Amino acid sequence: MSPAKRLRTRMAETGLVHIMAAHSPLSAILAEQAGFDGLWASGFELSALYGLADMSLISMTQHLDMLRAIAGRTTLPIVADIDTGYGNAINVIHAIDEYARAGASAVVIEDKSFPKVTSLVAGGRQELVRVEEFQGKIEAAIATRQDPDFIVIARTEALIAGLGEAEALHRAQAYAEAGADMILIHSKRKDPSEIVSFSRAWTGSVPLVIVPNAYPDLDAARVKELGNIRMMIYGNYGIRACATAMQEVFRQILADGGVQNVHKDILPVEEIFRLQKMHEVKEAEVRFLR
Ligand code: SPV
Ligand code: MG
Repeated sequence: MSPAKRLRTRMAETGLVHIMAAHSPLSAILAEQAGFDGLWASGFELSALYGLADMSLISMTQHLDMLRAIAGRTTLPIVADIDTGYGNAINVIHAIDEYARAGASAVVIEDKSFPKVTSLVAGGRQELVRVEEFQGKIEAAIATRQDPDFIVIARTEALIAGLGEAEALHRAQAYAEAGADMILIHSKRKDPSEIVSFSRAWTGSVPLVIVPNAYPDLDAARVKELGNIRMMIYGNYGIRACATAMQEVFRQILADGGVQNVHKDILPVEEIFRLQKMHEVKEAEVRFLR
């Protein structure tokens, strides 16, 4: 079964899939071993990995290269965050081809104008494209996919842009009519009220996706009660967890003038060997090195 088919099947069987952000093959391996249903090839995480803001500064080639590297090291389906689709509907056609070939099972395309501004930053300039223009991008994505199981998720940033629920519902409905398989609704409020209200008001034919970065109170139990959200994307936890650990350990080493106090807080190198599958390398050495 293809990863895209597995993702669709898992969603149908469990009613809610849990997708963890990955910014590297190692983070993807850790997410797979933790038991997540899939991976989020997050634009925010990869931008942060490069030390850059999530403002369309990372190229499609950079994102694709990382996605390919991730796909080569896990079996999990990958949901690719392709931001605005790198331009207009023509760029989307090219992007869908490339991302499918690189190993993505799904894409999320957002209705912001290019270059995008990261969603959660305070006072971000959020400009959306016209509804008809974005419908064209969704239609282009659907027309381009070769595998009917490949999932096209339309993301509306209407709430992020402060345009209100009526506009968000109007856009989501228009994108569903254009053929989107799912609608991602995002909010930067610190509480889940906007998302809960949108979910209750949504009467569209396709299910919803959320990214509960800003409103952590909306956990899986509450999401299941809402009934029409089928995918939760954990959007920036991998990179924040790494940065937390590195910040602490790096400071401690300099403060202590050595590494004597950090070993107890970090993985032993043997665990990294396990993640690198060193045992397979050793077996191959025995077998083939003459
Ligand atoms: C990402 O992880 O790149 C996202 C989620 O798009 S957010 O940063 O919350 O917009
Ligand atoms: Mg993103």
